[in-house]
Amino acid sequence: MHQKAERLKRVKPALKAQVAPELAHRVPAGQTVTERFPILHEGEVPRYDMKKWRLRVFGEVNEEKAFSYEQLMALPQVTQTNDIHCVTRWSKLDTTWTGIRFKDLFQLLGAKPEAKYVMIHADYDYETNVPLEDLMREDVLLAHSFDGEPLTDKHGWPLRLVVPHLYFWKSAKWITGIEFMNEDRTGFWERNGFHHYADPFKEQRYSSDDFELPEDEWYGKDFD
Ligand SMILES: Nc1nc2c(c(=O)[nH]1)N[C@H]1C(S)=C(S)[C@@H](COP(=O)(O)O)O[C@H]1N2
Ligand SMILES: [Mo]
Repeated sequence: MHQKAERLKRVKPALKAQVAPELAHRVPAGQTVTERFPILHEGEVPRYDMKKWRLRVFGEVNEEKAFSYEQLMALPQVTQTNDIHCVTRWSKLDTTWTGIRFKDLFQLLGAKPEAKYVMIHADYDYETNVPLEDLMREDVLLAHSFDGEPLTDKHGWPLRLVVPHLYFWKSAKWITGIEFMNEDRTGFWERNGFHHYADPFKEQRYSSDDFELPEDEWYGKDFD
């Protein structure tokens, strides 16, 4: 079905990122820094009726829950600046997001103690798996704003995940659900040749070690 991982493996290495020496340690191997903001996703951009929009919480929880946008906005809000790294080889430094810490929301979710893994569900039919321990880091946000403005539709309005320490496909846009699990499962890209965990500083791009470096396929895509 999805040939993306295979296609990325066949093509030539990208140019080395041109960055100031003092920033170089923030750019993982094989990445190119961009000032622009690429837009990448599978499928259509969803639009929502915010009166009906809900974030569902299910799986290994004491009781299923659903949060409205207003309920989430009533939780403590944080603004943070972090770098992001896409597996298609662009990195963007100092991106500023506002939202709710996953960790803060977690206190309200009633997850069972055995639930060590999470599947993030998103539109349309997108899902990505992240260990609970990773989501509990201080810098993991459910973000509704970028650079002080509400997210644009294309960047994930009304709510997206931001997981700075993993490749950006883990940062699902248009999130609709948080599923707690006892056993890990693969999400959409993880089933289609990409790495289960996805640490950019270890170049955990693919599910197999036997790969060549991908090109900057994002150049052909949409940008802000
Ligand atoms: N729902 C959904 N979220 C998604 C994706 C997607 O296809 N669907 N693509 C991921 C990938 S591969 C990347 S690089 C980032 C891109 O986010 P951006 O378009 O805001 O740069 O979104 C991630 N989140
Ligand atoms: Mo990506």
